[in-house]
Amino acid sequence: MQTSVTPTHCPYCALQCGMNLTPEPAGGVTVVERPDFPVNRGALCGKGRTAPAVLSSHVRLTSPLVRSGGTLVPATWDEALDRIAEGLRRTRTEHGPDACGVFGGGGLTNEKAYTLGKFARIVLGTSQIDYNGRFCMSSAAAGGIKAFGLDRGLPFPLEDIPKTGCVLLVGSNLAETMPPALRYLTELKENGGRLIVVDPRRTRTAEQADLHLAPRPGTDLALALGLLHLIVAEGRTDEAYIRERTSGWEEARAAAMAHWPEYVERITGVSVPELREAVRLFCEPEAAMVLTARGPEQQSKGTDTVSAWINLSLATGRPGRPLSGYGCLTGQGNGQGGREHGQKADQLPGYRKLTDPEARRHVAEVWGVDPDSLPGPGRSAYELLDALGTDIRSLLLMASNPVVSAPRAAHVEERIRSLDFLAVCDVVLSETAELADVVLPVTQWAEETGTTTNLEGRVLLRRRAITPPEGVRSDLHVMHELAARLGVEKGFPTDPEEVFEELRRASAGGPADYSGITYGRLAAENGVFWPCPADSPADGPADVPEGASLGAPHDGPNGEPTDTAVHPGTPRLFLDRFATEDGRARFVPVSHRAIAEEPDDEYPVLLTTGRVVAQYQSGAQTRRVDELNAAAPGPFVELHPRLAERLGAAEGDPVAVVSRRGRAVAPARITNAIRPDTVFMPFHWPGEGRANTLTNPALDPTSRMPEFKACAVRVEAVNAVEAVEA
Ligand SMILES: Nc1nc2c(c(=O)[nH]1)N[C@H]1C(S)=C(S)[C@@H](COP(=O)(O)OP(=O)(O)OC[C@H]3O[C@@H](n4cnc5c(=O)[nH]c(N)nc54)[C@H](O)[C@@H]3O)O[C@H]1N2
Ligand SMILES: Nc1nc2c(c(=O)[nH]1)N[C@H]1C(S)=C(S)[C@@H](COP(=O)(O)OP(=O)(O)OC[C@H]3O[C@@H](n4cnc5c(=O)[nH]c(N)nc54)[C@H](O)[C@@H]3O)O[C@H]1N2
Ligand code: SF4
Ligand SMILES: [Mo]
Repeated sequence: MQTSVTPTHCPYCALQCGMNLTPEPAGGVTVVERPDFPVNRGALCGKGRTAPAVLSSHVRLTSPLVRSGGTLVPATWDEALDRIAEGLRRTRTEHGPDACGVFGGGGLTNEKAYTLGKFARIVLGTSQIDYNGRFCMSSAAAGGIKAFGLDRGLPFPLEDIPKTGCVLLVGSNLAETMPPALRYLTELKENGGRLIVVDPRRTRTAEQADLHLAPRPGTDLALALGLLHLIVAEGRTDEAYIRERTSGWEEARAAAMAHWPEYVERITGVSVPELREAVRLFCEPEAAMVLTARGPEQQSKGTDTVSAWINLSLATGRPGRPLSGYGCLTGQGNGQGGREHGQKADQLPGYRKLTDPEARRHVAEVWGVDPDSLPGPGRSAYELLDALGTDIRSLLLMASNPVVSAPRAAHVEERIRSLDFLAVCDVVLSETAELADVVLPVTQWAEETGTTTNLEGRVLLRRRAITPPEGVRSDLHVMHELAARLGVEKGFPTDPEEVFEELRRASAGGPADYSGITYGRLAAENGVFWPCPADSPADGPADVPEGASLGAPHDGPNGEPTDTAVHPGTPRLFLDRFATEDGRARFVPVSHRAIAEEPDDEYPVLLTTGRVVAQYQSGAQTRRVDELNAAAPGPFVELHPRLAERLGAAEGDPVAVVSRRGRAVAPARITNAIRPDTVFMPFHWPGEGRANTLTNPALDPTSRMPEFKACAVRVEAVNAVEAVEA
């Protein structure tokens, strides 16, 4: 047993709070404060604090399981791995390589995400790989690339937030989704800065705001355009900045001018005086930030919506200026790194494009394969799940629980059931793992080493603190063994540092360049911000075509000049230029459009969905922790007293929410904090109260993000008999 204190990071969200782990004499590990890590300075939320309970839970998987006579029974690792190799091989022989699908997750370390993408493309030879980050970050990523030529969640560290003049926070409930980060907003206000929150609900985060705008779900695009209209009309644009640092303003301006404040008020329900007040608060200070999260992004027009918020920040001269700009709050533990290294359908490591011949050549060389052997881009996450059982016959799934978390989940569940073969690697028997032919029990977090990249683009080292239970292996071990069984003996190491060394080379010269980062540096520093090219700045410009000199490699972490041979990393992007070819940020002209499914007589209410503080995602992990279950025991439907009265529902009464996809039942939670035309459900639970039974898989045309945040429903009281049966 290791005895010393191990500094590491939380297994859950993108804040990647620092924590220390101390081993328990009886096995297991205790979380203690780690004040030296700047992001959370020792603070943790209840999920992070209780994370060890998952590892030692009695439901923790400690043996492979294989399906036999309809049930899952324990098996040896060899039996289980042979079954998976056989399942995948048979599919490939009978239906071709693209009939094998791979589904990953933003919770995987960089090493695992990288290896999974490589495994899909060179062992299985399939184009059909995507991951749950498609449901999370993809619209902001697409919007960021269009405008800035680069996608990194925040282009500045969180520590800049308290020093800006105004934060316009759009569709983030960070008081519940990243509690230690609330401190940055509190400090902002203490420093005299202003906070505007845009959320259809008066959340704990919105309660902190100087101004809370509560638009109708799915109307952020109109809201942002209306604000930009007023900014132009009031002469508050930054003309010099627009001229010197941007392109495309005329078209974007014309599009915004078509969105009159009164028209926007009708669409959004936000009054013209509120719009004017928001413009005043945002434009008066010299520095200001726009931050978006899942509210505006998880829409079938999420990319255009992000573009509209970016346009607003560009028109007022914010991005690439000190303490200013646009950023997106990523979600999962490795939500950022997980989308950089190749588990995304269209992507190669280093945030390279799979369709770019030069990128294919570079990565194929690192992998020791012929570039022409690399498949092209595959389907996006929902489209991949929708093709299960038809075009895709076998699936290898790691770090996601789509039976609970995918849109139109009953259909997705039915597609998963129709597969010829399903293999799932997980820590616990998730609702998706329950449907598998083979389940492999894997190590996680405190039991293994690996890197993650937090919402600031800060690459971090998670360290192994305890020995995993007997019978459990790492995801890297799984891929190593499967590759060997499928005829690829080399190139799938099980040592995370060895994988990282290869990832460094594969990412070198790409937009997300990690080549200057080593485990040694990560252990010594509190993380390193990418891009961090290996080439010494003293040797002249690094081999970085896109994203080059974004933060000027001659600058130290805080902008001070440095002549060291080691690249310091890039905490702040775009100070000199944007990562576009001409170095200018691009305005993208966008116009309002409706959500994919507007309410009508049959489905008159809007449903929006999201999170509560005590549960994480599909709940596969946090539903195993007593303390968290006591705090958030089950699903609920948040609704306004006026709507409750119409239904005759009292607090706690079961109500049914019905959409064109299905029906869910959960207790009513009646509150003035929500718009009367909208109901809210958290999505953490399976079964009858599963929010995703209802959600609409209408996809954004660019990001392929489903519309989790707005669909039409009808809400019904559940009669007594039905309630007893339920
Ligand atoms: N406790 C907890 N924390 C988490 C997670 C978790 O599951 N549980 N998951 C992590 C992950 S992966 C992610 S992605 C992040 C997500 O973090 P957030 O984006 O903060 O989480 P959500 O609750 O999905 O959505 C935020 C808010 O959007 C609002 N909203 C709904 N519709 C709209 C709309 O049309 N427009 C606007 N402007 N707002 C709208 C909702 O009311 C909600 O309050 O959280 C991370 N942290
Ligand atoms: N209605 C609605 N639905 C949503 C959302 C919403 O706002 N509304 N948000 C969407 C978003 S933003 C996200 S990110 C998704 C997330 O939803 P999911 O993709 O379902 O995410 P998790 O519940 O975190 O699933 C992770 C699974 O991997 C396991 N796991 C953890 N670590 C590891 C590991 O290292 N290796 C392996 N093999 N397994 C591991 C966990 O036990 C768990 O079963 O949900 C999406 N679904
Ligand atoms: S805020 Fe996120 S990273 Fe921090 S302890 Fe909570 S779940 Fe973990
Ligand atoms: Mo997410």
